Amino acid sequence: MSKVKIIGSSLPNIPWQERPEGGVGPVWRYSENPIIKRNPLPGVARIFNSAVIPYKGEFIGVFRAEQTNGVPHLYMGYSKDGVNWTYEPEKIPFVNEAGEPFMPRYAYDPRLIEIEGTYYIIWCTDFYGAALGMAKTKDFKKFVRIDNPFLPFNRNGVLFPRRINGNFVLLSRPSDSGHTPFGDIFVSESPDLTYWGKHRHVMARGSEWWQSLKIGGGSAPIETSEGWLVIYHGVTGTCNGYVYSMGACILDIDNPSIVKYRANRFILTPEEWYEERGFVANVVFPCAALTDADTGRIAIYYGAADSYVGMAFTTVDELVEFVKANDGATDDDRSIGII
Ligand code: BMA
Repeated sequence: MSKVKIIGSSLPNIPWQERPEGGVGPVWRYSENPIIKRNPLPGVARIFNSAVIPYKGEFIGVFRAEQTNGVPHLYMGYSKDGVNWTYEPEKIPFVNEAGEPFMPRYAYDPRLIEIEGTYYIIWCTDFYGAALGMAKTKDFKKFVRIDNPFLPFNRNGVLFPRRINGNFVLLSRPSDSGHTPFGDIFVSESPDLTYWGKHRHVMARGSEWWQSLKIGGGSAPIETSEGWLVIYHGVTGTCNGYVYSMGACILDIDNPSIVKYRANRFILTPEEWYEERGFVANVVFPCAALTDADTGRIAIYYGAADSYVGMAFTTVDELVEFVKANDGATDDDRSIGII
C-alpha cells in the first residue's frame, strides 16, 4: 500500500518489473528495452514517442509511426500485456466532424487520454505549421477529428484525465514550426473541447541545464493525494544538438497553473544504446504512463532516440518523494501565471 494515493483505477495487469539492484534515481528501465524495435510493420521504419491506455482488460496503443517515406502518421496497435504489440496495417482512418474521411498531412507525438468514457488523441499536426491535432473515439473504430482546437504553433498537448472546476484542461507548449529553441508549459481551459481560454503559464524552462532550453508535457497528469503528478521532457542544447531528458513536477489539484514541487534533477536521461544512438541521438521522450491505484505502480512509455519505444518503472511514493526532496520550483512556477 503506497503512502501517496493514486486517485484512479486499479490496473492489476500493469506491466511491471521490480527495481534492479543498484538502480540509480527514482525511475528504472525495463530490462527487455526497447520493446518496439526498427521496421515494426511493413512500410514503417520506426515507432517511437507513442501512447498506451488500458482498454477492456488489455491495452491499446496509438503509435507515432515514421513511414518509409519519412512522414510520421498515427497507427493503432493492440497488446494483452502492454509490452508485445500487434498493429493495424493502415493509418488511423479519421473522419471529420461531418463524417467525411480526414487524413492529416502528418501526425506525431500522440497522447491518449480517457475522459468520461471518451478517448482523446492529441498529436502534433500541420495547420500552416506545427499545431495541435485532436480526435475522439469511444470504440477505437470510429475516430472523429475535432476541428483545429488551437492556433499554430504549438506542441505537446496533454489533456488532464478529468474536468477541473467544470472545464476540460490542457497543458501545451507554444512553439515555432521548426525545432523550437525555447518553450514553457502553459495550461488552458475549455467548457466543450472546442473553445479554449483562461490561458495560464505553468512553468518555465528551468535554470538547471538539463531543462534550460525548453520543456514540454509528457504523459497525462496523474491524480494523486499530493496533487497532479506530471512527467514531462526537458531539453538542453549542446554543441552536438539537443538532449532530451525526463523530469517530474506536482501541480495544484484545483489550480494546475500552480506548481507545488518541481524536481531540479532529471528522473531519466539518455544512457542506454537505444537512447543514445538512433535517428536522433540522445532523446528520451515520455508520452504515456499507466498507473495502478492499488499498488502505486507507474509504467512509463517513452520514445528513445526517435527510433524505439522503451518502458521505465517507478512508484508514486518514490517519484513524489524524489520530486519533493529535490524541489527547485521558483516563485514564478508557484504563481498562478497570469502575467
Ligand atoms: C521534438 C519532437 C519530438 C522528437 C524530438 C527529438 O521537437 O519533434 O518528436 O522526439 O524533437 O527529435
